Amino acid sequence: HPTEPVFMDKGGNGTVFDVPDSYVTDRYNQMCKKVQRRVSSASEKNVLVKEIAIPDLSCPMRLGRSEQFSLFLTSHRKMASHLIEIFTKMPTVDELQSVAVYARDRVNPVLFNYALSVALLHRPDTKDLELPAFAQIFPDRFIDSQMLRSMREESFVVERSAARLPVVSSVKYTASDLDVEHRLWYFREDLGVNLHHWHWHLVYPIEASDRSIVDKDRRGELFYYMHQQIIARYNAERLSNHMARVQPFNNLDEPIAEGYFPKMDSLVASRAYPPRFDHTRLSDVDRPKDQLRVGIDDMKRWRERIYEAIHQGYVLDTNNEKIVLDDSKGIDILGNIIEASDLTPNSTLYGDFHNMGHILIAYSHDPTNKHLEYAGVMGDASTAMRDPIFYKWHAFIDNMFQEHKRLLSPYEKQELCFPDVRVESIQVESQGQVNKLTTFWQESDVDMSRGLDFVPRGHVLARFTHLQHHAFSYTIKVENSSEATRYGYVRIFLAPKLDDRNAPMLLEQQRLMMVELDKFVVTMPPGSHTITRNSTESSVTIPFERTFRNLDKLEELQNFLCGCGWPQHMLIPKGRPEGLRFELFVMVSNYEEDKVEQTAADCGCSIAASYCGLRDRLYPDRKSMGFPFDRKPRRGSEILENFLTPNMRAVEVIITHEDRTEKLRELPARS
Ligand code: CUO
Repeated sequence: HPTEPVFMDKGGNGTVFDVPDSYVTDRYNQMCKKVQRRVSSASEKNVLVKEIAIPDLSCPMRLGRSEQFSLFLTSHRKMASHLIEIFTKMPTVDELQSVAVYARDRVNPVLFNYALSVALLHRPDTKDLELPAFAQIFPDRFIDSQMLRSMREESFVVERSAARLPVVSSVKYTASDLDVEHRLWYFREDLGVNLHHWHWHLVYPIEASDRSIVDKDRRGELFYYMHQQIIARYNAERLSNHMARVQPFNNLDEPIAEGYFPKMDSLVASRAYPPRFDHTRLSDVDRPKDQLRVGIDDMKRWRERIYEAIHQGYVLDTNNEKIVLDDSKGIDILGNIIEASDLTPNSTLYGDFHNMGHILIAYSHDPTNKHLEYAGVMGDASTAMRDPIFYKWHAFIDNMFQEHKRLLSPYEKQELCFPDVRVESIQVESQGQVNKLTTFWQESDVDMSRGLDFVPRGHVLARFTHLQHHAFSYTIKVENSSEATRYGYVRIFLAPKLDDRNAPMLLEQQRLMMVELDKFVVTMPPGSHTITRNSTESSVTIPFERTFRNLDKLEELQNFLCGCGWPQHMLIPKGRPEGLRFELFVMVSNYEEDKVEQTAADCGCSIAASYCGLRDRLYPDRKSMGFPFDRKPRRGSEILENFLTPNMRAVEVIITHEDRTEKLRELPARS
């Protein structure tokens, strides 16, 4: 763990690092000797760490060990980027390990973990290694402080880890039912949802000194699309809970109605994550210690310039040259401008809009560091999605992207059609029922012992309650009336049928609520053909076991690096006890036109490509992300029914929520 000496690493396989004396910090010298004596007699795996000349770490060491690291802060990103460079430039894995071991006891633990993870993901000789599960190293970012204390207690009180009882996460602990927003606790505070978001930002860093780490195929567009999909999914959950769509936070002078009290303690900072009270107003942030200064005025200026660029159809680079925001590349450029990533063509003109929004909100309780408080949960990618304001902020960000998309010409019929291919029927089936899906609650365990400081060894489980659904399968009947075999790209989306007033939706509204469920390639010989596909094969999700790692299965599961991906248990919205009507949409487009010729070989990490892309490869679809719903509908197709061409089909699907919990074994009472 972060604050433990490195040689006590409790990696599940009992690995012990044999560290050169010169690497051990003074603080741990005494203890080191003791442990080494003990270890040499134990049968644990001993890794000999090579002693090398350590590169200069003074830049990343500027951030204190117990300070809070934030990716949204430029000064912190610079330190991270320095450390990433050190890690990626080490000539061999042995030397990387050596410098990592040295850095681990000296650099801020979250900064260290972030930089090492990015380096491991991008070094050709380490990218197939397994990254330790982030939630297990920093459990404090995913569970409340009471639970953390109980887990420590359990590991001290019960010596044998097999006899330890899981510590149960209380359901709905952050607020009472008086807070309407709290109905969405299961989405905002879900372990898998937050892990996905952290991993996404790990795969797509905002900056790094090695440009190739940032400059990935369509990363700006993917920033827009992945976050747009989060908002679409969130809105479906809101509807399931009888709530209106999320209101964008577009008036920065307005108080934020929604407060949030995380009830989490940061282990690294040994402080509670600060809350935000109801009706907090943003103020200019000025925190010299973090070289951070941003005003509401800056934000307004950047916003106006970005809107102006969208309306003019071009942006200006630093040489005042025009870069046209065209139909296909425009969204990618805007993504990098609005986020803003290092790929922005002009950071002076367009600023750092989205990141600074996170910062202004995260420090709204102490904008000038008067009270010496750290950032709230909005200050970090692993915790931001817990806060209701995350969705209001990103709904606003999404509005900016949609402003650009609305200016593009709608897809005409011939761009949507697939000649000779007809979708004859579609249906989903789950538990023997047709076009009816069911959600319920489920309990699952995660081992959090790696992240607990100075506790006896062995597993300590945290037990979470989360949303789950019965698996389902799609059956799609297609007809290929040509003489030749055709290749289709099947695109499956789901959106609510009625709006929050219970009225049928115009496609212009409904398209923004379309949630991608799957996308895959099919071969269609001439004639009729039935395609079946399971919900667990989805191109947006990672398997359940990668979120809630089943300890028995741990060894079978390879490629943990593909940690990015929407959690399978959150694939479909919750629905309502009485059933909620959704529209399932299937389109089969011409794969010959959509196919992307890949230059790099398959890395074997191809899950969740729709939201995460493919590692080292091009985004596997030539169409714009969100196609065919990313632009306004053509004239005459105001409702979904009229939008359909013969290669599309829609069907009503009812999602029913059963308010029951599928429990793991009952626990004996703690005494
Ligand atoms: Cu993912 Cu705002 O970008 O949190």
